[in-house]
Amino acid sequence: MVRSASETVQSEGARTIGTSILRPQERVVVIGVGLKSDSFVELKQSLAELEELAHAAGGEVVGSLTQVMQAYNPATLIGTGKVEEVAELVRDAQASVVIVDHQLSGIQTRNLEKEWGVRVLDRNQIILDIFALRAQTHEGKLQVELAQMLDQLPRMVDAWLGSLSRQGGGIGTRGPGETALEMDRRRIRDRVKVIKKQLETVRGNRAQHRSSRKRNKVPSFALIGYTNSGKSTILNKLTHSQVLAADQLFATLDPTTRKVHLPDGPPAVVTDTVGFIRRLPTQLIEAFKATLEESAEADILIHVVDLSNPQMQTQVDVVEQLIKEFGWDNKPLITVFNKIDKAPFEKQFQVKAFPRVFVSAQTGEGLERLKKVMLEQVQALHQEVELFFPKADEHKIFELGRETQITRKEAASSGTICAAHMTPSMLSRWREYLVTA
Ligand SMILES: Nc1nc2c(ncn2[C@@H]2O[C@H](COP(=O)(O)OP(=O)(O)OP(=O)(O)O)[C@@H](O)[C@H]2O)c(=O)[nH]1
Ligand SMILES: [Mg+2]
Repeated sequence: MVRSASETVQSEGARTIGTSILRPQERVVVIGVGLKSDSFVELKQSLAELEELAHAAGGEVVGSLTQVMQAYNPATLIGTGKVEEVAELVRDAQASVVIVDHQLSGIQTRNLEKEWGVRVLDRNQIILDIFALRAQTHEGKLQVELAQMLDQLPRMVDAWLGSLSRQGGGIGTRGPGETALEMDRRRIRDRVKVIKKQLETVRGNRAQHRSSRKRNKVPSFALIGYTNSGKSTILNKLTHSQVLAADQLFATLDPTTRKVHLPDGPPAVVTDTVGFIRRLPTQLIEAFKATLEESAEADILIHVVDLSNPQMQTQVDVVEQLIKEFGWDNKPLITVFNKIDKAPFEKQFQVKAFPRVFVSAQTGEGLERLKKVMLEQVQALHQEVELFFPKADEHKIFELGRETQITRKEAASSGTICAAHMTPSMLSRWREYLVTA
């Protein structure tokens, strides 16, 4: 059934947020699009990933097409010839959904739905849909709902403006459609405010947990990396836990923190969190700020890379780019190349990054070495140093005690000698009092 523009606007507004938009085993056609100036290899890789995303959302991919063009068509994104070709494929394959590997405007979605007579989704929506399926905790669900709302607002306005211009009206024409749209928008905006408030409360609780860990000086690690690289499997092996690890994109959504025992080291914690993907929807980044903060607050990052993945380099680039974007590039980072059991051995010689560890979370190979490197990083984080405070500066010892644990304090003739654990940034701040480095 082809929906009219106003129905589209209405249904977009009324769609139940927080629930899946694909039915189980729903037949899906995927479309890859790119410009002549873009890399075709990238386009194919991204499309292969979209197929996995569709699968992760519960759909069954029954057809796929690509189009490379000079410029995007504002009305339908792809060219008219391609639109017909897709219509044929949809009929032949008896698909009920088309997913386009590119952001679609509300007008484009509406026009394509009309042409093909099936639902049309874009890459962002399918990623949001998977998140909606996976969210378990109250916080996770709120975050997904927020992301979906942020994604929906511009689409609604766009679809509505499109319907107006088709009816011969122009921008500024007032009518019942606009009132309905305004009501929908207001409803969504109000809801956005409510969710943001609720999220703040949840975040407040989480921040308290973190600050108590900070006070107790428990060093913390965050597992980050491309989705499906093996972060949860590594967490399970390192901490003898049983969090969900599965061969699907975005198996993990909500962060989990567990204690890890590093041989001869202090107690430490590891956090497993949501994975990254190329072109991560900005609404998700905004909505998942709290989850991302878990990694932002970690002392040390562990970047897990799937060494066996043919797209490894692109995945590494995507994660490194996000690390920069989030401002985490000044943190100590260990790169873990995982899945060595199924990667060609020579690949181990092709990688850069330091410090690095090669592991197989599945067989357990390399995990002891990983723990050693983790311990080294913790030790590098807290070097024990000696400081001398001349009598005139002895008041500074009080300040030092607030920042770190003073392990020894001795009076000397012209001042006081202290020993304390310090991070590299503390070392530079206290350097004028350092006796040993
Ligand atoms: N062969 C092999 N498979 C592994 C290894 N580590 C993890 N896997 C598999 O890779 C898949 C993904 O593992 P997860 O631990 O769920 O990956 P993740 O990084 O947490 O993924 P998301 O939470 O989806 O972002 C699962 O099927 C694991 O069994 C490994 O060392 N070798
Ligand atoms: Mg996981």
